[in-house]
Amino acid sequence: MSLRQKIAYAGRHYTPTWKYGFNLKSTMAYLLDHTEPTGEAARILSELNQNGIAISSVDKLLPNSSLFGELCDQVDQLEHSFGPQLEEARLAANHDTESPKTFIFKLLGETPVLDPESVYARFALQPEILQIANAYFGMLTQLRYYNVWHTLASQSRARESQLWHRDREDHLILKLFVYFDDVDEGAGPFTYAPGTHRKGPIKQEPQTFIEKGVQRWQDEQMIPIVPADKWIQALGKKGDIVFADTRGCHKGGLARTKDRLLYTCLFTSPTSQVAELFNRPRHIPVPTDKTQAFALTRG
Ligand SMILES: O=C(O)CCC(=O)C(=O)O
Repeated sequence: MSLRQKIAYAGRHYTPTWKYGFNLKSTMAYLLDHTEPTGEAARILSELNQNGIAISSVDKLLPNSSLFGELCDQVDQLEHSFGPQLEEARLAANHDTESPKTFIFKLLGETPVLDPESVYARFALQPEILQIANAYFGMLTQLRYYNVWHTLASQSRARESQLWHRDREDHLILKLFVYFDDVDEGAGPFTYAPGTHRKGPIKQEPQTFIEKGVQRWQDEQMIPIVPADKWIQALGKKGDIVFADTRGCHKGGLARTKDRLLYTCLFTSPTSQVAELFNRPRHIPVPTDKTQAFALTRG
């Protein structure tokens, strides 16, 4: 890494330069005009700030929205149409530990097409959700990914995102996981070490090992940093929503006895360096709401 690259890297990982340098435009746009979250959205925001994770539900956060019902209908159809492929994927999940993440079947494909009119985009861009994302970052954020993950129960050793790690898309990251079925211990719940996000108090890093170029760590390496009885396991019911800053330490998807089916989406700052995760058509219909329109633009 050259000196210039090192300075740029440090700037991206230091809150004031990340926020008021790289992301000044979106920070100012947010400061000049935004709606503060209230009620359940405010509670989620406060827990996210404190712990890096907050769990809510469609009933609590979005009581007047019909989009979860629409999402469930679409996902039912996808599950039905992918029936045979899911059974093939189940075999691979148990035997092929070399290919990436064979334990997750992505119903919208590896690189989903960004379609603002789809229920997948409309769900993520609901005002309550966007208000939480923007307030957490303190700037206007962008929607960088959505998909539906069918995690396949398997007996293979824990690997990749089933082991503790931090995501690297940005300085702060916000992911949502919305459950289509109840998630118990056997369904490989998402698990989080509270306080290990950038806004949190825990700065000590666990001892790591490298798996396919990525730093990961086992439970024994996580325990000295955050004891196991403090870990937050996102067990839940159909319709529950997990909000997590996945820059903090987390793991999940080690399903042993039951598959897990969820919708996920990702928000970052506009200047996140992550590669494009959508297949982005050249022209997309842009919503009239300027916060939603900003969330869908790139750059
Ligand atoms: O499947 C899970 O619960 C873990 C997901 C994860 O590690 C991630 O999205 O970064």
